[in-house]
Amino acid sequence: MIVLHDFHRSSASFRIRIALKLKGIDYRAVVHDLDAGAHRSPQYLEINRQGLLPALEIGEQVLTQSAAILEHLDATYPDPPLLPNTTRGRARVRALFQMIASDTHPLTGMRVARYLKGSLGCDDATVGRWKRHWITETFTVLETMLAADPATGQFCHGDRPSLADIALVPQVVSARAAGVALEPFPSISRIFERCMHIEAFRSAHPDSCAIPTHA
Ligand SMILES: N[C@@H](CCC(=O)N[C@@H](CS)C(=O)NCC(=O)O)C(=O)O
Repeated sequence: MIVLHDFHRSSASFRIRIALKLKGIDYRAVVHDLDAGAHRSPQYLEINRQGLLPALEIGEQVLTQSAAILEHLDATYPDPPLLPNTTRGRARVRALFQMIASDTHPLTGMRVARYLKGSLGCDDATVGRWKRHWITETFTVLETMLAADPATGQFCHGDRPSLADIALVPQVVSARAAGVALEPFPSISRIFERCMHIEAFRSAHPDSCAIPTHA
């Protein structure tokens, strides 16, 4: 059985949920409550030394880092493919993915917010501005790239979902949660809505996941 170490509001875990569901891979979720710091427990650190979600257990193997997990899943479960069949297309999709996963998400994550608040003394309003700034900066460029490129179709690349959409959808959900207005980003909004017509994306959404309850 495949085990996903997961949390509903983890964007990086959301990416893996989408891929598992798109590919019809059966898995069990083990939920670690990020709000309660469960990802820093000694038990979880045995699984992922970085203490970050997600991690994916496949038999004896433990995979970490969502980009690496997605590439592994795509190589071992090739149907449906998450990358285009041309070298140029694969480079474009990976670039779109990295704009979000490498250049945006790490700046707006929980541990960054914790440091801004705890060590640098920022208040909630300042942390909110910080998040909106970085998301808006990426979305402004991404919007232009998606709108201008004939390779964009119903989805970020052509007419089937790819790794680029798998990064985009969780980032849009986080953007909304951070209060980023999406009206200036019509291509991003259109692709998000198109993805939300697909059951795999819908059922991977945080609102569809088990949420830890606190006594
Ligand atoms: N580059 C990593 C990022 C992982 C990451 O930042 N995970 C977040 C949840 S989306 C996390 O575990 N945060 C815990 C924390 O910040 O304390 C990946 O893509 O897997």
